[in-house]
Amino acid sequence: MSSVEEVDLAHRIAVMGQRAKRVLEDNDRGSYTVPTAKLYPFQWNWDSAFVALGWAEVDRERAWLEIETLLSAQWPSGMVPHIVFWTREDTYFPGPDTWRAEHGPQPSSGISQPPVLASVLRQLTLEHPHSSDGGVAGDKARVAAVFDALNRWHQWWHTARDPKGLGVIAISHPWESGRDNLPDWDIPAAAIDASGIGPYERRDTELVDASMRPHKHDYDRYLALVKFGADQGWDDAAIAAGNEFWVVDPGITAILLRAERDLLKLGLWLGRDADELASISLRIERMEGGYDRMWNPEAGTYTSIDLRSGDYASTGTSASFLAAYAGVTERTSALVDELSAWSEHCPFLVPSFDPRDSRFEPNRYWRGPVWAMVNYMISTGLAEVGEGEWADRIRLSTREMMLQSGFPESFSPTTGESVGGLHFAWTAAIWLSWLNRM
Ligand code: 9WN
Repeated sequence: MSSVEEVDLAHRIAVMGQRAKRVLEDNDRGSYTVPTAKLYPFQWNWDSAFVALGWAEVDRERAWLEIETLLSAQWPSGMVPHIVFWTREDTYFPGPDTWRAEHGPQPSSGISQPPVLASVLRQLTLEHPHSSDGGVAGDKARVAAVFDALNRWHQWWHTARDPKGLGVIAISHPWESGRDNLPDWDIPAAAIDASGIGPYERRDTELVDASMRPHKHDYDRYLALVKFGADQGWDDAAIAAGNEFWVVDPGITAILLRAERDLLKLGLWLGRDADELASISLRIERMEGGYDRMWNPEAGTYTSIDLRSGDYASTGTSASFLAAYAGVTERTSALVDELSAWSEHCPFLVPSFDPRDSRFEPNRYWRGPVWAMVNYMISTGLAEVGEGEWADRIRLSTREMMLQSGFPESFSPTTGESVGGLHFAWTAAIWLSWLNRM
């Protein structure tokens, strides 16, 4: 790069930083941040976790508030809901009346979402510990206050979503994975009887081109699962026993395993007692023992498992590459070969679904598009296991898409163009915390 090009790039990066900050400010609702106005007008679980990383670069106090607000909606069971309905809004469906989930201090959904929060917290406190408002000691008091909530939430995943102790975590709804319409869920959801859900009106397709969103057929099944959970009073045991959709998710499993390791580090830092630390260690050991269940030799990668039929998905997804992020290194070289093969089929990394598969759709939600926060996790893991070249390639690819298209919900892996909602909080947050440098 010539020095003129370098100056130009440095300028564009500085401008992007200002724009990213503006996206967070525009989506700020005081104590929580909406993913983007109208399309998602409430607090979403894993969005807020990544958004806290972005806020930490701008206003550390605001980052803490984001986290504490989310955890204040925790249910007595330990579950932290995937949506918290802090206000009444009519631009999103389904809202609280459909979820019928009043188990926590706030109306919420009845399912959870990928538990990235402990890893975010560890990054905030142990990697960037200096705040202007009390320094490490100030953070320590706050970490102590949220540590227990996170520990209870992690325990909930094991009890509620792995009641047989397999060491891998099931989801009860495609929305719980955070990767809603992944082709992996098509077969497990196919048998769901959606005849009892009644008429409903989607709001998402009024705001985003329908060609980028899940089909009605998918939505019918999403709503049938919400109805089943609500009819069970969101009882975890009843859902584990009777929910038609019960699928091991490599995404949740990898993210929880990483989060458990980070929780343990936070617990050590806080000086928590030996029994408490030992119970976290036991959960980690169980997951380390279970992880390889997801290895699918025919697909040559980690895949999801439909626990009702015992069938494995035929293809990998972006979550397959999260093994390194989870600290699981046995299959790294096979996964890097797989990533390399994917990269020959699309110029931008990492598509959410295998670009060689006939079900790949570059512009439809989780059937192809690239998500910045997924890239952040994959790249972080690869860097940690010595795959620095791939880690950099993914980081630069993410940055290139944002320089080209700004901060949308996701990106087309074939063109780098925006997919889904615009002015999106977690994409801006990832810029601020990960990409805001040369
Ligand atoms: C349902 C908010 C959320 C993300 C999910 C993403 C999408 C919701 C929807 O938006 O899901 O939870 O209605 O499409 O799939 O990962 O947290 O950004």
